[in-house]
Amino acid sequence: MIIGTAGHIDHGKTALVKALTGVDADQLPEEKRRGITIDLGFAPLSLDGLGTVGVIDVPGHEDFVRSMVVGASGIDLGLLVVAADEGVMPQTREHLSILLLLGIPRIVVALTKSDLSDAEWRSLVMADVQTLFEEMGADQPHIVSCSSKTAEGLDELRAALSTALRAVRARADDDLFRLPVGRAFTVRGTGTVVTGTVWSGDVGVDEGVRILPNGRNTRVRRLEQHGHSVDRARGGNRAAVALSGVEMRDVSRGSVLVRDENWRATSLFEAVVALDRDAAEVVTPRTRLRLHAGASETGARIVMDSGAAGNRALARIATDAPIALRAGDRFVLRLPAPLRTVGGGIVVDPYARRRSLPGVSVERCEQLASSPAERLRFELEGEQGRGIRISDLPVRIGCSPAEVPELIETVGGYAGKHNLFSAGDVEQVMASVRRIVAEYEIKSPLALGVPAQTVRESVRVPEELADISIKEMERAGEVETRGPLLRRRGWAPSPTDRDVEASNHLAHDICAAVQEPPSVGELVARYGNSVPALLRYLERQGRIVQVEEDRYYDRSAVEQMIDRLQNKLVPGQVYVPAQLRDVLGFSRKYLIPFLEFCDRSGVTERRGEGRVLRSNTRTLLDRSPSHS
Ligand SMILES: Nc1nc2c(ncn2[C@@H]2O[C@H](COP(=O)(O)OP(=O)(O)OP(=O)(O)O)[C@@H](O)[C@H]2O)c(=O)[nH]1
Ligand SMILES: [Mg+2]
Repeated sequence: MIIGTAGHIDHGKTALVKALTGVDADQLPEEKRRGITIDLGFAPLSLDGLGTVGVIDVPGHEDFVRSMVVGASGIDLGLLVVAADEGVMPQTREHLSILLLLGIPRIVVALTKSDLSDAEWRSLVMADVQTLFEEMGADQPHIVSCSSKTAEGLDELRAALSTALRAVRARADDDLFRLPVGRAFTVRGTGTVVTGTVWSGDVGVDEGVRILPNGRNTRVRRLEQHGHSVDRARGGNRAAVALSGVEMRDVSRGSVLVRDENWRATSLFEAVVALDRDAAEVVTPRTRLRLHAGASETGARIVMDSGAAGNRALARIATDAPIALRAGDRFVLRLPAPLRTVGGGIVVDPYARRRSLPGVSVERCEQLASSPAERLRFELEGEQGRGIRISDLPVRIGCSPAEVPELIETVGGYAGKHNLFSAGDVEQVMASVRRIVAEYEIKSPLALGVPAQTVRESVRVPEELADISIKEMERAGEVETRGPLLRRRGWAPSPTDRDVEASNHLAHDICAAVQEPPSVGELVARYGNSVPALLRYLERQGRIVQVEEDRYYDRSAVEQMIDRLQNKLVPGQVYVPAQLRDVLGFSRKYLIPFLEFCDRSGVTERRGEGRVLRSNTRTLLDRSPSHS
């Protein structure tokens, strides 16, 4: 677990860390010379019953707030240091607001330099601190009066830190690994080393990791925690990671180490944002803000849901540079000139697409900020039938991989092989399928069903969604598939009296022409556009046989000709077309298509220039005529 300091310049953060741990976190020569903290410092602190926890010491100077945000990201407890002789100052305020924006679960206040003030003065400062917390809408903190110089109150402070940390929820072990890089440096003989807090999951020596945003793959060569070599680094701990074959410039501050392949860097995301009242009035979509998330900092522009200006509102944020974000992540927004913290937010969808922002109530904003299930619902709505990649969910809605199935069930989503769709999407497609099938029944009352492929194409949605919807309808007993056809359950072709009469005419014409039946085109010219459907109907009844694309024969005529072949031809002997014409008595125009039909049906077989009779006498015609 990790504690991070916070507080105004010179209020005694570094001195307090030293008094608690024995470590002087100000290591840089410039820090020593100027007597201020410039960059983050680190020290291990052993606490009774908790073991060693990490302490991050941050600078208080207003120019280094960006470093403070990096230090405060991912900590479990904020130690807000207020000098008793000075009381609440600008960076006391700003740092507290940053801790709150980052959602740091616990805050303890050290009212330090108690040796420089009397009890009366201290109680006034204490009241100011309480008012500050109240103004910012934060729970009242445990305030411990102490002095780094006299060590007064340090035991009480240690106890307060232990109590607060014990109440912090442990991080899930089975979550995705992520380590925002706070620092990168080169160690002779080891190569590039990065340090930071493991935000979630764990990583082991020799495992492959990826650096975002640049996407470089590398390997963990060595791991250290609190200066000791370890095999694995776990969530909620600081770690130093030696990386294989990586230059320092590949892993600058703000990079993130991840392991799961579904992390992507993003530069457009949706979030619930709260801005200070005065900032909300000046921020427009053209305003350039600084966005701090984890260890990264980038320029950003923000479009807020106009319906809720000033309040918590849904916003779309475009960053100047790609960063690695996960739903549920907190971030801080600062306005330049003069640089100041003006708000922050919680990521709702790191992989947003360009769209106009939906209007979202303040209550829904709260839900989106806190609940992965709500985020999933919201994103499924936003995708409008395109679906969400299931493998993206842990990053995209902010849950551990193990929680995915339950969340899908909670929102009533439909999972295909790769994508998840909302119940609304499926219902919409089901309604379309219903309409297409019904229209087809009216248009083609003689058909056995609609070709399922036609249905899939007509609904104009991803194939996965079409399949899910059709399967759902089958399960509900609404439709059934027969071979390539889809139809309403229980549907039977229902020829009208006119259809029956017309089909009898057709059957008669085809039968009468024996070996030279009219083409479909000729029949259409004779009887109209309903002919193709009627021919298919007659074929299903077994009265006619489609010999060519454009020509049907009377079934018994075909059978007679096949009989003739089987009786007259000597098995094994090759017959050229001219010989077969003599056997069948066809004219040339009809002969070749008929022979090809015989080949397809397995009666004959091509052999060079001619054909032989196949011994296997089962033919297409032996099959049941209708595939209903
Ligand atoms: N008398 C007294 N002096 C203190 C105490 N704590 C810190 N100081 C002094 O206050 C000055 C500032 O202390 P630091 O610990 O460097 O303050 P800081 O908050 O780390 O400052 P930045 O990191 O620059 O923001 C130093 O001269 C310390 O010796 C204390 O409890 N009592
Ligand atoms: Mg300091």
